[in-house]
Amino acid sequence: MTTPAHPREFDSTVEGHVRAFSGATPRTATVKKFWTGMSAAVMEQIADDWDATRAAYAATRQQAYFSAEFLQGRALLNNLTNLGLVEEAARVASESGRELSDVLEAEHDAALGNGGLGRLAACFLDSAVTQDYPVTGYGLLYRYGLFRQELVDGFQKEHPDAWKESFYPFIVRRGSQQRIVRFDDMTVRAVPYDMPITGYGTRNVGTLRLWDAKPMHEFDYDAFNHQRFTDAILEREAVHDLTRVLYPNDSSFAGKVLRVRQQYFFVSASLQEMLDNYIEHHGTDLRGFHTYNSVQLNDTHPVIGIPELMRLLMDEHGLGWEEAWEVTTNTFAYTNHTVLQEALETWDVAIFKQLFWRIWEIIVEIDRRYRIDMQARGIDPDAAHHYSPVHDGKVHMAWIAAYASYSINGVAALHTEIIKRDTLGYWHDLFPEKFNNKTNGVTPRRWLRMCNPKLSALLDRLSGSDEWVTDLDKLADLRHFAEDDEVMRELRDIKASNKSDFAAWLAAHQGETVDVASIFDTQIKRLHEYKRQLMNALYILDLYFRIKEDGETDVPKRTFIFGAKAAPGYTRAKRIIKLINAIGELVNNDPEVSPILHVVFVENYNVSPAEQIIPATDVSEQISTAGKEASGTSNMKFMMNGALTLGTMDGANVEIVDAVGEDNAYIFGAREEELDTLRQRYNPQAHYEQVPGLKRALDALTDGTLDDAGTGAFHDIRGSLLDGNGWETPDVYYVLGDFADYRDTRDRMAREYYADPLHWARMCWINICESGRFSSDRTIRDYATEVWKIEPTPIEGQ
Ligand code: 26W
Repeated sequence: MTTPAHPREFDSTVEGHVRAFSGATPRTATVKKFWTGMSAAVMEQIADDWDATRAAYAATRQQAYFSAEFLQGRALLNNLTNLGLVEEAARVASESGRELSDVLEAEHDAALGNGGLGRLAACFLDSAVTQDYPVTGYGLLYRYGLFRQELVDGFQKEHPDAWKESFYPFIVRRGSQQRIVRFDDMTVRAVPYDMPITGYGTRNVGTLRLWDAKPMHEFDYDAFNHQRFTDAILEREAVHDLTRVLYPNDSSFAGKVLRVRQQYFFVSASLQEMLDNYIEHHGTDLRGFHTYNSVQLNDTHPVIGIPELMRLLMDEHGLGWEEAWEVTTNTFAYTNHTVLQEALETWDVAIFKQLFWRIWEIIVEIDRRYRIDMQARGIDPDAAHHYSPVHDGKVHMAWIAAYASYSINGVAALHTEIIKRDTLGYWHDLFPEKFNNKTNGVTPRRWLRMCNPKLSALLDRLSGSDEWVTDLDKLADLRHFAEDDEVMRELRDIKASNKSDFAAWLAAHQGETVDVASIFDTQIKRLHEYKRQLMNALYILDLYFRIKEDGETDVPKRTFIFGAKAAPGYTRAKRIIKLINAIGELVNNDPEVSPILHVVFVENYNVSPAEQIIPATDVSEQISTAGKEASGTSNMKFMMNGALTLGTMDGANVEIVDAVGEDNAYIFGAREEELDTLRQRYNPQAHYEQVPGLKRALDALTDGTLDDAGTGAFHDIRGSLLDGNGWETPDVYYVLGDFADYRDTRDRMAREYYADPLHWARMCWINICESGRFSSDRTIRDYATEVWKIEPTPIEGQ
């Protein structure tokens, strides 16, 4: 790799920064202060290149990535890796009597996202800069990230995540580049804070720009002097509220006023900046804006940028409607990340009228012109009405996005087919040429190089270089080593060693002991009924009874690992967390069963725990109801780290199976195209009665075997599957329908793991070697060449 030049001696600057931050010696400073000093020293290394990159991007065609969420995780090791400074950092740490790993553990995750969509945005920034693409991320500087999860007696309890309260060195306030954002009831200063995004093997340093909200004047002295003290304070509070917290929902729309305020706030500030930059470099005629700028909308959360750009162009820069529409419709591209109806954003018109009347007027005008357009195209008026930007008292963000964007994409092949057919089928009939697929990817830097150093070293050695880190397709050349028993033995040793490391991490974090000789079988993702953690849990309960009651003596040893947060208002999801923990209590405390089965619930699952869990996992649970998981991205991370997929034909699982072959994955369950028909004559009660193990497992929820602390939680869960508790459709996610196939496939998988370890290793190896197409480098290249039309722009001197 091109190791970036280090303009300054790293070791001595670390010590200087540690002294400055701690007022103590590098030896006596707290570990947090040592981390702060070392991080500041990293910032010093990259400052000049960051400046040069900004200048290079400002003058060329560039891409903005608008996202309400960026789930960055930790930054220090990522930056040290990219700068080639890991060994030096370890040496500096040890000179102060420390382990680098302890210093790294002192960092608080930047959890400015909920899950898949936010983490994808973070991987994209990494891949963009690594390939020198001029891409800038724009989002919100939340004071509180995703809540910290505590488990109290097996129930989830939420705590605020004050991630930057004790100083965060990887962010720089750019006080001179503030913008003003006006709402009808308040005017707010938008203050940009920049996070540097380093790349691997390049000196380019990209930017994630996060906006913070401040009152126009820090103190309204006038108000203070006129006995309106409390009014002045309250007004200030209202402004600070704007960026106070990340909304913790990731699958259902709540319609909260503050959330649409957040969306308008960051989108308006970002567009203002882009327009100013255009004028500075290309002159005042904004009719050419879209030749130098494009904006990717990460789901509908930033879609209010469409009417806002219209407003800025017309009201602030004097363009006419047609001119502004021409620019706007060539600027935005929209990515859809979910087919769940309850997640689609539709705002009450009253909210728009109250917050930003002018935006409301523009949306109404878009709606009026849309209807004329549809009439001219001979579209059925009822259909046209149903997909209009405004109807039934709501503003429909996805329809605005689909109408005004020049590109619309899904995030995996199957998902794109489903949105073309169903969710956005109307728009596909109208504008088939706008639609394209961009299968998600993950960055191999964080999700292989950094989190799995032992496997990385093996890949370096076998391939003779680290080129695979920036060209993951290269791993395909190593596939033939599947036939090399010596390499396969090494691979098994690496997995065993990663399992020990995870066991030690778990012991340190939650005081829990696991058997490293067992299969590590993992499901880590947000808790949602469609992801079917409940099906996983029912299987464990079934195994428990097979050991206890059926006397099965050949049940393979397993450790079941869960990590999941539930949206605080999603009651059913929280009940499922309690159920998993109750099953854990039962299993882990049973003298007969606990030597064979163990259930772990990793508290406060986040990016950093994922970096520990994934390299240690043998079985990757990807078991959503077919058609519901848009893509999934942990499935890719597991594959890269040599875990085998136990999954349905859903999301990107379909493409994983295509890459590795059916013999190297365990696939079960109803297919997406079958489900409609299956559901028509679906009778969950019959499955309950007839499918082996199911009745016993479900009855255990309510017969006193499991304790839900008198809340009725388990009764509700059981009812949701069997009779819909009398008010909902029973088992909408087909848990009982897929259970038999899941059980058989999972049983077989576990048997094969122990029966032929060498064969298992070969399958893992093929998964690693075929993971190239799931690098986000590939995804970003596809966006860059097919949608964004941007060119790599390396800074001078490399
Ligand atoms: C309005 C509430 C809300 C908030 C966030 C609704 C929906 C969302 C996101 C679109 C949910 C999300 O994170 N979707 C996930 O996106 C990943 C990246 O494309 C996919 O891999 C996951 O399959 C998809 O669930």
